[in-house]
Amino acid sequence: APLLFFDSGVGGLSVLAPTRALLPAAPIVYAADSAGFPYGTKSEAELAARVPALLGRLVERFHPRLAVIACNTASTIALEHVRAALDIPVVGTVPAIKPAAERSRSRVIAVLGTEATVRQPYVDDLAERFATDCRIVRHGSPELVRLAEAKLAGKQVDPAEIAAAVAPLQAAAGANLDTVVLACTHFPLLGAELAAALPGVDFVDGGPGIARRIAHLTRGQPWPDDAPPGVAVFTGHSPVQALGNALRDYGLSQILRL
Ligand code: DGN
Repeated sequence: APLLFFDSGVGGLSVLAPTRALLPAAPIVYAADSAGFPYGTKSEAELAARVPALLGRLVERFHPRLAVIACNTASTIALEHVRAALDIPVVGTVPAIKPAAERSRSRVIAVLGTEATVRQPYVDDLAERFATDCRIVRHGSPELVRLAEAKLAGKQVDPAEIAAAVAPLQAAAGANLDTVVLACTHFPLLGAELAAALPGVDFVDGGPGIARRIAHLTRGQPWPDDAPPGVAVFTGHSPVQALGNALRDYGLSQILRL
C-alpha cells in the first residue's frame, strides 16, 4: 500500500522529497487537485467539502496506508473533516510556528502562506500556544504560489516578481524580522529565490519534520524491495505535459487522471 500525498498543485512535492529521502522504498501516489487550483482564494466551506470528498475517492482507488495533506490551506481548514471521513492515518501540514519561535532571536517572525491559511483560527491557536512573546506578521501571497508552479513547469522566475511578492511582508514586519515560516508547501520550491529576496532571514520549512513523522507512523511495516514507479494523479484538465519533467525529477513517472 502506497503513501498518498495530496495538494492543489505541485507544492506537496516539497514534502514528498524529504519523505523519499527517508523512505526510498515507499510506493508513492502524488495527487494534485489541478481542477481546484488554487486553494488560497477558495472559501472555507468549499474546501471543507471538496478536500475530504477527493481524498475519499483517492483512498478508494489507491488504498494507501497513510495520507498526507501536503497543503497548509487544506490542512488548516479540512484536516479534521478528512480524519473523520477516512479510516487510515492522516498527516497534515500546518504552519511551523513552534520551531520558528524557538529559533527567532529578534522575536519578530512572519507566517508566509496563502490568503486562506494566514486568516485561519488554527494559526491563532499555534501563535497562542507557542509564540506568545513574538510579534507575528502574516502575509498571504497568491503570486508566490503561481511563481512556484511556473518554476516547476520549467519557466524562468523573475527575481523582481519575487521581490515584489515579499515587499508587503518586509514593510509590515520591519527591520527586526529574522524568521519566516514557509506556511505554504509551494514556497520551499522557491527556497533560493526567497533567500535572495530576504537576505539575512531564516526560513522554516516544515517538510523535513513531516517526513520524520511519516517515517515514525509507518515504522515496523516493511516496504517492498523495489518500489514501483511513483504515480501522479490530476483532477480535471491540467498542464500535465509541462509538468511531466518536473514530476519525473521526483520519481513520478506514471501520470493518471482521477
Ligand atoms: N500548497 C498549498 C498550501 O500549502 O497552502 C496551497 C497552494 C494553493 O493552492 N494556493
